[in-house]
Amino acid sequence: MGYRIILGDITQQHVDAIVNAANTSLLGGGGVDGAVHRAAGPELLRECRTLHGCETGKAKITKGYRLPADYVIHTPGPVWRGGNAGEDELLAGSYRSSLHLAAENGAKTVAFPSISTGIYRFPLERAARIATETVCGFLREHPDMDVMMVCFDERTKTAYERAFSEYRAAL
Ligand code: AR6
Repeated sequence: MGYRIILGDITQQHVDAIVNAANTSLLGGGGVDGAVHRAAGPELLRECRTLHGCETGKAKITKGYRLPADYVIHTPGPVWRGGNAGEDELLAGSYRSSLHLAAENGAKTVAFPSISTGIYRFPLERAARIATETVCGFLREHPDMDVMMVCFDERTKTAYERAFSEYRAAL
């Protein structure tokens, strides 16, 4: 199974597709979304305007333009509202929809940021567990694909490493 956790900047990854933690407008924002749009250049926003937004937990795909990645998969993760507003299922939906869209488009190597754990304030440990279960569950059905979690800081990397150890221990 091709699952890796690294410290880095997702805009620098040479993979078939990177995932963008977007908002439902798909018209850009701060955090990783701002970094992806800056690195891809203005043509990315032009294509995003043709998509007419995206529901939370779903995903849409564009080209990567000036990025080293061929595609950008845009997914709005859930805003944390305390945990009783379907946040867990919506977060799993973001990972699952992004991976299905990658597979449909022939993207075999996919890089994810830690969706919803920045501006959207989803608790990190809980998000890491959901991300790990969803991604690793998908990879068991798609052994030809490789997924990289690109963590922007050590705290995030540690949380994803711990979630992966716990996932493997429970198998
Ligand atoms: N590479 C990898 N990870 C990054 C990068 C980067 N270049 N930059 C930030 N991160 P966030 P969200 C990490 O806030 O919580 C935007 O305005 C960051 O440290 O980017 O899903 C959108 O338009 C954190 O660990 O996304 C939405 O409105 C993780 O990426 C909203 O923010 C996610 O943080 C989405 O919020």
